[in-house]
Amino acid sequence: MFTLPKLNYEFSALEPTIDAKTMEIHYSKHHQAYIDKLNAALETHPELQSLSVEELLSDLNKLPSDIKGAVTNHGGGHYNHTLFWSILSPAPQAQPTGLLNEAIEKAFGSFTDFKTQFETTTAGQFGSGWGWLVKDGEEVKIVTTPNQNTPLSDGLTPLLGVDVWEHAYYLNYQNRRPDYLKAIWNVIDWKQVEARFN
Ligand code: MN3
Repeated sequence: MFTLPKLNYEFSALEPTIDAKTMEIHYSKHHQAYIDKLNAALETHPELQSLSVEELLSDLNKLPSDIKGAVTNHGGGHYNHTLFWSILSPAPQAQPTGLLNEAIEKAFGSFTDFKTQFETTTAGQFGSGWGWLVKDGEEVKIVTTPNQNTPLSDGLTPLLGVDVWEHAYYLNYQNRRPDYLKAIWNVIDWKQVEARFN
């Protein structure tokens, strides 16, 4: 049985970047719904219930065909949101350091150039989905995924993920996805992103 991960901050802690109401609904309703539906799907497959969500998602083609879709959508939803909450903080480390910083400079030129590219690429994701910084071997790159698909299923290690479903920003930013993406850096904790890289 999967359960909601504990949040390390209050719903209001990320204001004004993410408003308390959005956090509350996003975590208590949206994320909970993914977990409930993932658990329901696994009820018909007890042999899979001991696997972690990472194990379930790492090779979707190994899954029984009758739950492949449910695990992709709801398992992905659970994994992606768990990662998202974990890299947000009201008192974040504002920039990457060390090996991750070196990898970002190698791939994008500078941290500033990385942020611009990430915002442009992620703003351009058509419809619902996510923008990601991933580790691919020793390199880092930006990718997007539709819906709740996760780069983990493509053999990539997600380092940073930003939810661009409208439920993540609409109360505060309405249709202004680029403004939300510009602001999100205020609450991204690079200490957590670095921990995933190292
Ligand atoms: Mn979401």
